[in-house]
Amino acid sequence: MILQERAGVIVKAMGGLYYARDEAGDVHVVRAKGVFRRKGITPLVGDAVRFAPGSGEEHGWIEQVLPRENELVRPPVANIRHLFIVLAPEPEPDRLLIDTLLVTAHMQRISPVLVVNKRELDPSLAVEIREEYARADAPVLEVSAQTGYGLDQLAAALKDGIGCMTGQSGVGKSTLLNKVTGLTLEAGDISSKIGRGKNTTHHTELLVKDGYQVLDTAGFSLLELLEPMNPVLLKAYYPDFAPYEDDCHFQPCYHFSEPGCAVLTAAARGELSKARLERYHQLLDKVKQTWRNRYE
Ligand SMILES: Nc1nc2c(ncn2[C@@H]2O[C@H](COP(=O)(O)OP(=O)(O)O)[C@@H](O)[C@H]2O)c(=O)[nH]1
Ligand SMILES: [Mg+2]
Ligand SMILES: [Zn+2]
Repeated sequence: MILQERAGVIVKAMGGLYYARDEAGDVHVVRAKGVFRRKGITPLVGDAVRFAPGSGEEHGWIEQVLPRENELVRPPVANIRHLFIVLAPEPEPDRLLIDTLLVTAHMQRISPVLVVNKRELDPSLAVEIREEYARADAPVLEVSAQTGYGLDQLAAALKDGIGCMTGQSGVGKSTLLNKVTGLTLEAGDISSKIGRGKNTTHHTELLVKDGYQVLDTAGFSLLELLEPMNPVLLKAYYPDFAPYEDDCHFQPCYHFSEPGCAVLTAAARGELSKARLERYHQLLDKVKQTWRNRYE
């Protein structure tokens, strides 16, 4: 018996099997038809699909993958509305990672949100972050999973489409999700727990609860983040530079050390964060290297 085709969202992908959640909240095991492989389409977690459910022990079939708003490679997911970049006074923020994540978000037209957690440990971090990222097109939310500060605002943003939590390990991503959504993700010092450790496999899963659709991602290594990209494009993902770029003497300008560079001048005048510009130069170096080695 073939049950009627219906709409759903892919919440999990494992070894060619997909888990599609229908509008009633039931999860069905489905496979992708061969036609997708021939067209080079791999369904992703977050994909909106039409599917025919199976019956009994039999899996169903994905009939259609609806057009994507965006897709990330790591984690492999589609249709993210907000990328929540979580940071905290402890562990010490890795600002180069934050900048890289912002570039990734802007490239994919995902709206980034900087979430400064553990506010009760040091409220001055959020002040610094607001200043440094004032022109980075990313709102800053100050929160504390411990005291509950700011969680209403985070909850509202998390309810707006599919949200992806990212950032260094230990900043409180899982704890925040648990507090806001009532999920029961493992948080804290997981590696010291019995039977868990480096080899714990991590499946990307879209967690759905009470109107929330969220992904909790493990920490990334910075090297994995940026795909080979023409270095001249990197600056396009720094909204900070946009107001000045037209005035650069050379076009295109990398804003590295060119004479008459309006971006460098703005930083020297204190209109742009010098530290963020320096990190852009670091990232530019990395992107240039990756681009040179792209065929190796
Ligand atoms: N002081 C303080 N500790 C927090 C806060 N939020 C989370 N933590 C702690 O930070 C540690 C790491 O949290 P976890 O959610 O596992 O971080 P994740 O690796 O980003 O998912 C845990 O020990 C949490 O209890 C907070 O707002 N304040
Ligand atoms: Mg976690
Ligand atoms: Zn310039």
